[in-house]
Amino acid sequence: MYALLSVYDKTGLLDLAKALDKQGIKLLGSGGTARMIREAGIPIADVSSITGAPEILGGRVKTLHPAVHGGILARDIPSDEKDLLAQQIEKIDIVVCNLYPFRETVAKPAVTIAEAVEEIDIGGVTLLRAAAKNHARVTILCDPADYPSFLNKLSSKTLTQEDRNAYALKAFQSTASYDEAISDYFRKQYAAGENQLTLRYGANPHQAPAQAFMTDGPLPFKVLCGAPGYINLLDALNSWPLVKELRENLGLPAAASFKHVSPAGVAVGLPLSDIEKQVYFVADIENMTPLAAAYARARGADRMSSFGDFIALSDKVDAITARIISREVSDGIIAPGYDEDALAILKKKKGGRYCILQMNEDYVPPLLETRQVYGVSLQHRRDDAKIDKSIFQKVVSKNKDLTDAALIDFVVATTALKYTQSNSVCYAKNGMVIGLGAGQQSRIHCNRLAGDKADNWWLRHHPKVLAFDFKPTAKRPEKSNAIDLYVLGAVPESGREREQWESVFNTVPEFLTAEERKEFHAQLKDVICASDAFFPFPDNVYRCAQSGVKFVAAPGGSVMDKAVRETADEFNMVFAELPIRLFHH
Ligand code: 93A
Repeated sequence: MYALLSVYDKTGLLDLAKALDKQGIKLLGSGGTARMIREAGIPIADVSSITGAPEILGGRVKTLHPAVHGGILARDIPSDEKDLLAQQIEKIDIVVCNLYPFRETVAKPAVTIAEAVEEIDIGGVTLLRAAAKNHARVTILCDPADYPSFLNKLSSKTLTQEDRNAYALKAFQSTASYDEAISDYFRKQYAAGENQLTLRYGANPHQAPAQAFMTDGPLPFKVLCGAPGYINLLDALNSWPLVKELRENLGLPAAASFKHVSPAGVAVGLPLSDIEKQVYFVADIENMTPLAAAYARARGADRMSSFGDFIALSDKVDAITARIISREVSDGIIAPGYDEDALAILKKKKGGRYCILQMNEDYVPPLLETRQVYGVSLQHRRDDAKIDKSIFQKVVSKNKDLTDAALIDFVVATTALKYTQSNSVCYAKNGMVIGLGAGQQSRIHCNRLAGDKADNWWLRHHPKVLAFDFKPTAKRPEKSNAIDLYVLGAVPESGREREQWESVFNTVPEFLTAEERKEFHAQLKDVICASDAFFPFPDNVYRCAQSGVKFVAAPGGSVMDKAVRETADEFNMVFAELPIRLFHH
């Protein structure tokens, strides 16, 4: 019986060699490994004694030889036995190997590529893979920590096929992670900016290093301006598929305004009324394109949340859309392309540091999605569910009168939910999200957040708000904030905040009376509400009813489904049962 030993990390080597020798196993070793064992007085032959070839190229070729790999890969079958006999090759039963420290080498500061290259183990990886491939017969040890238990089993003759299987798996995992380290290094050396992007830091400044990379080719986007951060990319890579899918499923240009990996606004490019233009701060924009209308809606729905947004647009960006973006506080944008004049406008933002990404429209991500959390890899099928009008056809309420407008809003809201941190509930109207409750542990809390936002959105259409007489010096975020406090009824009676609030107006507006609020609120109608999972209690329907919801889409499956639907019937709502749940994390 032969054991071949070739290890960089010589921990536990002598104890292992001694024990193997005691068992009557013949030892073979590569240069340094054999030397160390021999110097300890344990008999061992050099690999060159079976190959008949010395180590060459300064050690680059030590064990790469048919005598070695024939001895490892041979099966217990007549044809293999015959080949071995003809070549006078002995079978090798145990291989002990660990690799040159590539990872440790490239972690050192100022290491050169030539130095790194010399640490790429070839022969060792081949030994590991060959022995692991032939684990039906061969035992492969790649971790010194396994030596003691292996020796116990060997001496007690209890080494099983299961043990060899486990060692083989470990060997394949070690070569996989070794190759991962090598490709990571070369990506950074040879494909930075193409296949790999070094990020300043991760989710927080203390989380460095950070990078984005592809393991199989170029990144699907190009950085045209600025330097995306980790959260920018999370936003970009969640918002892009959202607008792409809306474009595909509704045939309309789509826009999303993202913050913290959930949408603050999502819309398709339906034309804007004059009032809407005013509410969304775009009354001065002429020749509005459908894409510009989509972004005006997405940005205007919840201006407080969209402050500093990351934008996704489904279509090539035109100058009008760029102009709207140019005057808002925003962190970056992803789109399939940019007209020259649009790009020039956007490149001026943030002192030339505005993050502009150009997405490859043809990119299709792999079906399996993997991420690591706390060292554990989680893998699942990417959520490739198609959200088009067909999934809202199962109407379970008495009222079955689903309108075309409601269907568009259903698709917009439900696609938004697909890319919103769960739990999530979304209100929509006029082809846009008007209220989104995200990331709450309780569904009714999501619903209240979404409903309250929809109420706030609607009150911003009140004639008293539209008549606000702002000072010309008032900045857009100041106006948004002043309007928000006003419609929420949260303007303090006195004090510093009140003074600040008043300071943005030429004429300080009169507050809305309770009666005015009630009367205007009652005009909010034909709203749709979609939920990423079932309504566990009828309370959700009651909340919907308070904000003019006429159409509801939610999956079934709750023990209270019947009660929920009866409640919807009480309000004469149209209730569509969604065939899928849309949790997103
Ligand atoms: O340079 S190599 O890729 N060429 C080889 O043929 C080869 N065979 C084994 N490196 C090779 N090894 C590696 O040498 C082993 O993976 C192990 O890390 C190291 C052991 O060398 P030594 O026995 O001379 O200390």
